Amino acid sequence: MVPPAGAGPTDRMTRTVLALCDEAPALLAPGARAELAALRASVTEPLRVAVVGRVSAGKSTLVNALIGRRVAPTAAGECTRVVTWYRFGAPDRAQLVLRDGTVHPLPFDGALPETLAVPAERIERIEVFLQSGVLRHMTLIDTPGLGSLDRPGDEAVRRVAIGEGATGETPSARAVEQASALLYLFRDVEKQDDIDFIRAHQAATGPMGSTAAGVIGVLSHADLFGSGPWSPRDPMVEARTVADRIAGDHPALLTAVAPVAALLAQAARTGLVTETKARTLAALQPVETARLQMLPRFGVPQGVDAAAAGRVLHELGPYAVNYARGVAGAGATALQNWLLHRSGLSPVEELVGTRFVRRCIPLTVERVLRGLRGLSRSMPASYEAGARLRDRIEQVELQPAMHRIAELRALQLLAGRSGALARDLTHELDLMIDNDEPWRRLGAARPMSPPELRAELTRRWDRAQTATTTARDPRVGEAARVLTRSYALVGADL
Ligand SMILES: Nc1nc2c(ncn2[C@@H]2O[C@H](COP(=O)(O)OP(=O)(O)OP(=O)(O)O)[C@@H](O)[C@H]2O)c(=O)[nH]1
Ligand SMILES: [Mg+2]
Repeated sequence: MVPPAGAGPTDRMTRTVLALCDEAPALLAPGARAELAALRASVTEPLRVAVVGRVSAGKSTLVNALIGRRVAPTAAGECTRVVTWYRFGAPDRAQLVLRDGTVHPLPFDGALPETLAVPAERIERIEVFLQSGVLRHMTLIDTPGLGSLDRPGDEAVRRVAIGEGATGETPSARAVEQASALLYLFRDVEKQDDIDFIRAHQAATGPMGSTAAGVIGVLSHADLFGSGPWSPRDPMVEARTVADRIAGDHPALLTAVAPVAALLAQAARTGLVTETKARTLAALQPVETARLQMLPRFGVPQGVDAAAAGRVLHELGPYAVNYARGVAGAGATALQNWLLHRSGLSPVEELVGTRFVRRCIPLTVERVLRGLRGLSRSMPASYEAGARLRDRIEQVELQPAMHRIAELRALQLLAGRSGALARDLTHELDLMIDNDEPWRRLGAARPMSPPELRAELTRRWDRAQTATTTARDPRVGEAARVLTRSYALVGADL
């Protein structure tokens, strides 16, 4: 994973927001203290990424593939109806966090139990602690499927992804439970419900929110796309086309859309690929595709174990049975590499690394400021105290240390804008957000001396300044204005 930009002892953003959290108790009602303490504690946690999508979109399978363990239940057990946080921690364990704030250990033997002793309505979330490398950098939040008849499931997802409270609760009161970024899974195509949900997330992050920066789209079940897994036209290629189309149609909502076959990735990452499976698959090499499709209903060719073939079909899916037969002859490692490569998981991990983990500080700080602003409205010590806290938040947002948040918002302003200027500004802002050393922030190929840096900064500042007045689109002009400040601040730090 890519290390976060701006991290480490010099992280002024984190220190600034922690200091603001320390000022806040005096301005909030005593009842807000616990909420505030939890919000403050969340500043230094790994980035929270919620995996969201319709029922059976493949969310839990993707979570398992990312973690490298088959922990998230993918059958229709009770745990699939509860929000589950996967966090880094030892020893491996699980616990139930109830809505009344109490915490209860949960039996955990590497998998979550089929049933829970408490009704789902009383459960805030399940927390699973694992020593999985990816969890050092982010807490993955698996959510119940949207759009089922089971409304409490929807409500739980809205709480974590949008910050909506239960009836009678203000939205802000749940800010502490909220994720900072979303992986949104689409199955087949984007449906109106999917778009509505992401829009609601955008509305909740506020008009100046950075939704597109914080939402990566995933087109799931890529192995079943188009004409299907038995077709000679590779469904993965068709999924790529659809993913590109979705990204192109919704640039202001999604930072990118990647096709993924999480079933293949899960198999490759969780030890499901054995030499026996590779041999079984290789033995199917000579079988005609038409007959293969009838597996295991109409039997297997002589010499192939029917039960083993059934397991391969179940665990790796029909795409692997059709397309991986050739490579399986080279053994389990070759098959595993092939599955991982074809699954499309690595591009998703790359996106999560560059768009989320690397940007975890501004994404987290933005969420915490939003939470503080919410508390200033819902639980102020007095009307004046609430207004004072909002003033302080505004002042803090204008501090040089917090400029990365303005840069993220500027990216949002540019999302979906066409033209060379918008493209150039996006590129320059990306460099600014993702790097720490001044020469890297300017996209230079090698370190530069201070005079070289100053000359280049002046040139960039002039260009951005000109763009603020020449841009025909006011959003592009505003993004250019943010960039002029970026260059001025880099110059001031030299
Ligand atoms: N062929 C194929 N099947 C998949 C893929 N991803 C998931 N599945 C299957 O789809 C079904 C649903 O997967 P889950 O991961 O449980 O989906 P979910 O979104 O977590 O479902 P809910 O939590 O119930 O909303 C399971 O049978 C998975 O094995 C995929 O990429 N390809
Ligand atoms: Mg699930």
